[in-house]
Amino acid sequence: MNMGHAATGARYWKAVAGTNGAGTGITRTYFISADEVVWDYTPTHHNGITGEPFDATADTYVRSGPGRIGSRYAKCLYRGYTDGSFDQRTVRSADEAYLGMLGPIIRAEVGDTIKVVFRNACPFPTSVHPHGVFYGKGSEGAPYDDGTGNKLKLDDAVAHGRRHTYVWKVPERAGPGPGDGSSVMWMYHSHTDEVADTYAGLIGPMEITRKGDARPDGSPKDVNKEFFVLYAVMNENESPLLKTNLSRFASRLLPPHLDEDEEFGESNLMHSINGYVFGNQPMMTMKKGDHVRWYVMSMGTEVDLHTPHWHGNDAVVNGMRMDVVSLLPGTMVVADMVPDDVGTWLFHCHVNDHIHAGMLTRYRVLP
Ligand SMILES: [Cu+2]
Repeated sequence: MNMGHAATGARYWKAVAGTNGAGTGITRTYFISADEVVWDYTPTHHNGITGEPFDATADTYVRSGPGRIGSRYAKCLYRGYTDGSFDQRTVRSADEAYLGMLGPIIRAEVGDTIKVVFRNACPFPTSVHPHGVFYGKGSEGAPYDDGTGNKLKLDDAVAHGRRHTYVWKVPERAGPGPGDGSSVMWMYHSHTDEVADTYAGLIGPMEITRKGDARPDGSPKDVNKEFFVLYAVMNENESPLLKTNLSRFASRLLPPHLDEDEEFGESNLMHSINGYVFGNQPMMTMKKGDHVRWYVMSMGTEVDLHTPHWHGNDAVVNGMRMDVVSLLPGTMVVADMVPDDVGTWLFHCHVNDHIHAGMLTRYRVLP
């Protein structure tokens, strides 16, 4: 079906609404925990872009010392588990290592139902709030005066050690629209204290594939490589774990008035791609001629205007050819690429200040 952008009238509005379709597919259950972990923004301990040790500019962000936390921070991240006992983490394969800080990919096909069995193992209340899909008030994961009470509030803030099961339906309006390809991306994130929770790291990707176009795991059949990438300045100054991080990772000789120290503030602004800075992300690898779908998103505040740029290859976004995409906080963009240029290529934010701060990574196209 190609309704095009010029469509009007009843047929057009029917396409906007989508035929319902919810409940005609299967139920996909994901076991996800909010876990407190020690995260390293630079696990390779060097600048992967220059191939050299960190210079003075990079040290602003990655070096620990008196009143400087460095590259390691306690964070709260969504992590996948094999079942409701939450004993065993799902294993991330080597080609999914690039996902880094992101939560597990939630995949579904239009018509399915998504069930997220959620456990909060973090020291503050958290939730799971989805974009895009159909949810009731007991599965929205956001506290505000919405006229509900009691049971319908249990999803808003899950206390430490508690659980909640979120149920989301996937009607046609949650899947690809008239101008989309075979799949679309939504994000999910904690929305109990939205700002603090997402700076803690509680964010993940969700993918919805058009009915009939999905493999058994929910991914689209016509795509052979997918990459989910978050460009975000993680403001660790606003993380609920800031005090923990200061006491664990900064040298004890804290300068006075740390909260007014501009350089301290800057040192905690991690200009990251999936939680990595200065080319420390595990390589995103594809083959020449692959049907590659990039799902690129951003979160944060007014510094989070990002312009991810691929060297070497181009993509089609909204039907137009591009090698740079525009992101603002909360934006999600799908970019399709058939790489023809073999090599190891930069993929970086084009905002000058963000380049200095290490918002750069690489991808590799194999012959
Ligand atoms: Cu940027």
